Amino acid sequence: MKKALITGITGQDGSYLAEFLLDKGYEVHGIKRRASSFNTDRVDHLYKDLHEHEVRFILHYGDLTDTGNLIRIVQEIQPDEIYNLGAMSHVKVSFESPEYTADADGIGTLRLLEAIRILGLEKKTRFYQASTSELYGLVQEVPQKETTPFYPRSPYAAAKLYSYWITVNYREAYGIYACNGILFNHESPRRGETFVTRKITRAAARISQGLQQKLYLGNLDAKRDWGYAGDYVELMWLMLQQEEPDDFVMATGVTTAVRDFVKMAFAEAGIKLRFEGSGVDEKGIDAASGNVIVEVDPRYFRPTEVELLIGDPGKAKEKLGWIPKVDLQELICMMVTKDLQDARQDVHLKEGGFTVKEYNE
Ligand code: NDP
Ligand code: GDR
Repeated sequence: MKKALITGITGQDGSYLAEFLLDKGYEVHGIKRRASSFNTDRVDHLYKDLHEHEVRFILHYGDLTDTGNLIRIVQEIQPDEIYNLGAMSHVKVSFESPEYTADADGIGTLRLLEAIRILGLEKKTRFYQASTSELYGLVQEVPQKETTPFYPRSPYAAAKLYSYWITVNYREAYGIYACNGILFNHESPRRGETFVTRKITRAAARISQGLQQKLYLGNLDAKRDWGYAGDYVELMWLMLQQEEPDDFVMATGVTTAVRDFVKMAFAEAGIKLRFEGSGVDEKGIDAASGNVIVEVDPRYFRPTEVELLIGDPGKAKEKLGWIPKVDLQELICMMVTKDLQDARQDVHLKEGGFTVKEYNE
């Protein structure tokens, strides 16, 4: 039985990848951080009582900033594959916590690669690094592909740039089977609530159910190449099953502005929106009631922005036979459906006199 170790297993991608690898018959180990409240919502359904037989899903306490901890976990598991998905993954937050982001997202990758080397696992353990389209930053070329020059525009992207190159370097220097997946944005009903897509689908659902009045957003002009996370984890695995390690872009090849995502998501929740005005005065108006339900709040602007991302998945298609299956309309439908279910549950709770949780980001 193959063993995989996933950092970031409690995150969006970690949860889909764990499901995928369990289906493939792997023993799946994951690193979770100690928190003062439960943080394993996304993987709770995979968890079995450790006293049962044939437990193939095992969580270990750890942190990418803790060298000794990582070495001990890798030594104990002796994994065939490591998927390094753990990261402080919010671009805007990285401007507020740049040093921590560099430590977890940059040096954390080095710590794992060093663990492989220190433990003499160079020939056994294959390594996947969660690289990102944020590396492209300021537009140099579109669509962006494996050969497009990088120009990071945030502490997050700068830390991930270090991780990209240290992964390449350990491959070349020590012969480790190490790959970068340069993933463009990918979303799902499990996406964190403060990323723009989930913030929008959640607000569309809650506004349609009378639970929220307005949605405040930042840059509506930014364009992203949005895919479905469930599709992308298959490519992470495929990348580690080849004869030779290599780096691949994963994208849909279609780009959409935040504003258009808003329109599509609200339409899915039954609200027709039109936009009026420009810049910070732009507003989204409910065509039926005439109410302003979307406003721009400069609080969400970033000191430096990535305006346009559109990826070319040609190499992954050709060499790995990978094509994303879910398009943006289906993805939005999936996300709004889940958020409508949650919103309706909250309506029932409110009617029963209970308080429901609010999010302000
Ligand atoms: P999430 O934010 O959903 O998950 C991040 C995971 O990393 C969580 O499990 C989190 O734990 C964990 N984590 C954070 N800091 C640490 C730390 N110091 N030590 C150990 N674990 C830590 O991200 P996604 O699932 O969306 O993304 C997965 C990876 O792919 C990330 O590295 C991200 O940067 C990268 N990426 C994501 C893209 C996307 O569009 N989703 C696109 C390109 C790259 P906890 O649950 O405790 O917070
Ligand atoms: P991104 O995702 O920065 O691309 O990073 P995010 O969803 O945060 O932003 C996408 C774009 O939307 C604009 N935007 C807003 N963003 C947020 N979060 N909140 C808002 O209110 C808002 N209004 C407009 C942003 O300015 C931006 O242009 C994601 C993360 O998953 C990274 O970890 C990953 O590496 C990249 O995708 C690829």
